[in-house]
Amino acid sequence: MNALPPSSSRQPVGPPQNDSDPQETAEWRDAFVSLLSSQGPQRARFLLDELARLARRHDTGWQPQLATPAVNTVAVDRQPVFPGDLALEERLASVMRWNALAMVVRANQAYGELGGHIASYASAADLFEVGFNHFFRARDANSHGDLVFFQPHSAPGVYARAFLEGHFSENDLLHYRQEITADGAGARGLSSYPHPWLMPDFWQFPTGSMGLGPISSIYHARFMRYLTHRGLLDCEQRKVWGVFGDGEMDEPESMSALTLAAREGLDNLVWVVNCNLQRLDGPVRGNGRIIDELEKLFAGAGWNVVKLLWGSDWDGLFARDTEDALVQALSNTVDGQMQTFAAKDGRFNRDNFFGQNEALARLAQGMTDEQIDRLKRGGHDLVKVYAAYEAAARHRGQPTVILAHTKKGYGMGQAGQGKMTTHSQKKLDERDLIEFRNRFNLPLSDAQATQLSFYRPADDSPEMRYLHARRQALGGYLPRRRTDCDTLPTPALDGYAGFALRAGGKEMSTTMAFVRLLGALLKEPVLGPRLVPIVADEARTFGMANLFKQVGIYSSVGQRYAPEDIGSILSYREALDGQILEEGISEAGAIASWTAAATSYSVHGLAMLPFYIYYSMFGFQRVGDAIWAAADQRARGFLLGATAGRTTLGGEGLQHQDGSSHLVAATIPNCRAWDPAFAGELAVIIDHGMREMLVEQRDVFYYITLMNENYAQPDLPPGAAPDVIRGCYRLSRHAAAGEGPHAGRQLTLLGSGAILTEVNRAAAALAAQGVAVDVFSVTSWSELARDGQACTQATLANPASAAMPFIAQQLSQSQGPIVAATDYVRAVPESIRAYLPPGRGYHTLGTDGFGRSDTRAALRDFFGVDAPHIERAALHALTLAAD
Ligand SMILES: Cc1ncc(C[n+]2csc(CCOP(=O)(O)OP(=O)(O)O)c2C)c(N)n1
Repeated sequence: MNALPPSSSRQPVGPPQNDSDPQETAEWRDAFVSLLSSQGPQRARFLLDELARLARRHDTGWQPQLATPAVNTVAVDRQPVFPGDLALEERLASVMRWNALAMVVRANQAYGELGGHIASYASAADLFEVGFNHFFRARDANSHGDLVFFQPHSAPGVYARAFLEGHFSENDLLHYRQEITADGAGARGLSSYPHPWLMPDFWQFPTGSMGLGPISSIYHARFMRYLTHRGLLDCEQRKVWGVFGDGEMDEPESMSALTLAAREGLDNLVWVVNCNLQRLDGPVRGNGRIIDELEKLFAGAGWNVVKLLWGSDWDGLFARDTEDALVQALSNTVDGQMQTFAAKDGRFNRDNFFGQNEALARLAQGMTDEQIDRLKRGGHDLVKVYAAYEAAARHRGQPTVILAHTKKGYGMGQAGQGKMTTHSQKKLDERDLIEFRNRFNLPLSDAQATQLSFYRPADDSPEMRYLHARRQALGGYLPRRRTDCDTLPTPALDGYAGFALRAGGKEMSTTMAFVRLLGALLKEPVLGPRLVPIVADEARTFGMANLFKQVGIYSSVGQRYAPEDIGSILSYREALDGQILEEGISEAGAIASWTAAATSYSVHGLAMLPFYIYYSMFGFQRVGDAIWAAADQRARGFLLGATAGRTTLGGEGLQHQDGSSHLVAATIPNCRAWDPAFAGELAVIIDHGMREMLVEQRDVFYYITLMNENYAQPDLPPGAAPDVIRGCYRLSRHAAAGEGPHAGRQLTLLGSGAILTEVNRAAAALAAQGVAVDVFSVTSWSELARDGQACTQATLANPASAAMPFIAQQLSQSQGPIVAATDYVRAVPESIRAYLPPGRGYHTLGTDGFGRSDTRAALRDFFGVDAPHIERAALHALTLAAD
């Protein structure tokens, strides 16, 4: 029986197939081998380059293969000596595996709905353990430590380690995925995946959404370079490690910044891609070979690729394989088949893998079925894993990816190893548990194994002493999330924002006002250097080109060319200490960059304040999940949604016009979202945000929409600032001055952003018809709604409290029906309906639907948010109120 289907791999490895002159080939080969042994690899490389040059000049159409044969990159003779105690580390890894498994199975025995994963960590345990024992540096007095991004669904393994280290109790482990129940049980709930929001002293980086960990790790590594090059913090000795899944590499975010990492020469970055060849549903590339594919991709992008494919027990096989039969067979086995080999026993592998040809069968002759079964893949051999990590850590000039070949569900035997369904396997029967115990030599009785007892060796055992000693040598324990950082002084608002607070009717857009505020803040001696302006190829759109010269664009190599506009005052200036992060057309990259800066206070103990300004439509809608992750990571910074508003952007049309970002922003608990109409409001909001983030050190970030419409900017009314921050203030009162069907009546208008100008026009028109109108500027619908919700909850908790929502308090200064208009979907102003004073009537106007291109006037007429529509809605409201 031969279960191998015809190979779909196109990689020629081993002896060439179509050799028209083997004699000649042999002469060339011999010549090369003799050159290599007499002159060494450097000379060999030189000659190969020469030949390649020649081949290209003569247009032979030859391209070098990007994929290399299926062998370990670190050859046996270049392998470093394993510096640890192998036996102790293996025992510790087994204990981690056991406790992680026990945690998940017990949680699901108790409550079947909780979920969790065993198979992923089972495949990744050794990859984690070598990192913990030898590489991952914690923050200590001398260094801020490494950054480690953990594969999210391998979190049980990280908890298992923290349990051994003494940071979690058994009771905590019993509350895996039960964060609410834990509170009442005197335990600490352990979150499903790494969530700094939920475990703020433990997890640093949220990775639960596939793809976001990888891209985030790249931008964190680049941000460390930025801090170093700008002379703010020396990060030179620190590294960023990320352990990710091979399936996860399919996410666009995983791939999108590979060339950036290479271009920037981020040798402080090491990715370990756990190539267990499976994802959730089945094989990552059943009919292909994910490791070859990733090798080509990463090498092509400019990364250093380290393949970690086979364990030490394969070394002898390769050494004896003089005909390259093994390399050939391994290189021709597609992943679906490789998975089947993982799921089957030694006998099956002897028959079906080594049984493919004579040469292979000879190699397996001296081995028992048991030995064949135990042949380890590289990612399960601590010695080989160490060798790969060491090579990666040592490599200079490029980021490194380690492609670690493993088995999904390693050691789970019949219950899970290599099984199609293993990803979601959360139950093991008694036989499986005993087998697992035996497989990893765990010192557990049958009863302890079948009852899934957690196991912690005695404090004075060699294992525990070793565990602690290794971590002490590496600066302490991790993951650990710290928050101690300096407090930054925020300058007096009047000093830099006078032009906005007392605008005196001057025409400008809020975008222009923002750029002016930012320019002034950048000049502040202490705060200025800590600001991080970020753009995604739109600085000119927002009128920020002057900042190029003022603070420069960060470039890790300075500027190696004379810019075309060198003589201009707006000249394009790149510099090693440049302050602006120009991320190009990658909103995913820019938001990852923003997150790195916005969490610097915690990751590096150095508060930085990023301002990322972008087309508002390409924010929450485009990279909303990344913003959600930044919120989880407790980001502090400003997001500026510019050219905002569905009708204010005008000509740009359907894809660009944003009418919904405030709706999404409102769903993020630590995001405070603002839609200011005027420069003075904007200044107050930025000032307040800076104080919240930098002085009070609160974990909030601000989203502010900015518009590109120029209009008259009034002075901020005296005393309005606190109300601006609470979400709404009375802007004006239009006394009745004319006749009309509703003369003598009263009305209240609410507006925000650029539509407030339409509201004001409508108010004047209504006043001319004898209606007295109060106009309120709403600076934040979501803040008003949150306050209302908080009041409701307070009242429910204590009916006597009778807390009155702020919006109701504000509107009690006015009378009559209320009409609200914004440049966003109606659901935005609708969010405050429940908190309005009773009996007034509430009518909302908004921009629901797809945008389209036209003038502002035409668009506002089309969507019904211009002054005439507001006026009509108001008259209708008055009519209804009169009935
Ligand atoms: C954006 C996103 N989509 C889907 C998931 C659900 N999910 C969690 S793990 C997983 C499979 C992961 O496979 P792989 O990356 O190969 O890792 P492995 O578990 O095999 O080590 C999926 C689909 C997710 N967490 N995030």
